[in-house]
Amino acid sequence: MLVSILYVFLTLASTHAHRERDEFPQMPMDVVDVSTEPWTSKYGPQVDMGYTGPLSFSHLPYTRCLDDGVTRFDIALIGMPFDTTTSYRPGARFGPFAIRAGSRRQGTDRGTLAWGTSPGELGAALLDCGDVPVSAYENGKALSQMEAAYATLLGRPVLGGTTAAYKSRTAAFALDGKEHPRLVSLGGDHTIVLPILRALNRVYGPVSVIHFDAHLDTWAPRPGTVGQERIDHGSFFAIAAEEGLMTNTSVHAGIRCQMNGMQDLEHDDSVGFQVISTDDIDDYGIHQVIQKIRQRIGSSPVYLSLDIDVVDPGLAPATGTPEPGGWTTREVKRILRGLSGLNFVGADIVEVAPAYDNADITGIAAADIVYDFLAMMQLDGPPVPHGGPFGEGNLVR
Ligand SMILES: [Mn+2]
Repeated sequence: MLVSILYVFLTLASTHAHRERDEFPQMPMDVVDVSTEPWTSKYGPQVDMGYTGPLSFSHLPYTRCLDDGVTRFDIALIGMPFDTTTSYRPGARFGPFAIRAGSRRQGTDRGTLAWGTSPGELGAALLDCGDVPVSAYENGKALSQMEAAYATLLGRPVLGGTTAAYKSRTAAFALDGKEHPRLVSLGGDHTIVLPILRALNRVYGPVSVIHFDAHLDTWAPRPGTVGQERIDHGSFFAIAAEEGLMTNTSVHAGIRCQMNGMQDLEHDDSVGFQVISTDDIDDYGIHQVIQKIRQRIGSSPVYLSLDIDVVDPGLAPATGTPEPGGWTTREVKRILRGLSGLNFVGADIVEVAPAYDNADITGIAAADIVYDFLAMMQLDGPPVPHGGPFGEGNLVR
């Protein structure tokens, strides 16, 4: 008896705590006419400024999408605060928080010279879906949770745009012939890509991958490991290939890590990747790098995964396995613009670990790259370079 009374009490107590967090208690009462109050009559709406407001990506509408069967979206942000398969410095579970914090000064309706437009103008309904509450104690469960969450959102009906500029982009590739939402995942360590590819595979079949990273991440599981321990942030692509989740037309961009030997490259090739090294940008030029990626991917459905460590640690120090001598943030942004028009089915940015940051530099860079994803995923091709005093059309894109 006592036990059951205690149980009822504890259940009520936890329900109460949950409700208190989610819903401010509403008393039935007359609505106040705020328009006549001192604030509104004098200063108007209570707008959020760049450094104020609740923490959603770039001040987008925020809802816990997994619980919300009402709010529709075309492209959504989803946080995956998972970092328990890192090999060196942990801390990427704080990545989604840092990227959202870095995005506060941005606006998705604000265009740039480089894009000539903004993600908001391009018509997709953008929404911040919050974070997946993943286990920090059991990796098998955490991967299962991320896959279930991703599959849930991927299975939702799309809104179908907020303006006439919106264009259906995934129905042509989906096995069921329907338009599916696209997700931009905020990691988390790089292993989050395995549950993502598992969920994508059920909707699209195998996809190509464009992988920006200093590291191959196709390494065979560490000798002596079995089961869940085989899966870490350097082996997840090898596991994905074992499971048949990728085509053999994937490509790395920005590789510069130390390797165990040239056999690593042979294994990488068997996983389905071509390698564009960090130095290729100097030896062949940025336009060649863009063209090689585009040729490799062609018209296949493609998933884009960007490890922030592709950027030089001087410009993005907050990451788990920094490698000196990387691309600049500007170079990465230029390559991303050049990939517009490929058939993206999703994207992520991973390995942002803000405990190692200085002055929010990495979080701000990552947020800026996510803004680029949101434009890149909605265009039919790379934007024309801004004209200005140089005119248009005289640059090779
Ligand atoms: Mn990586």
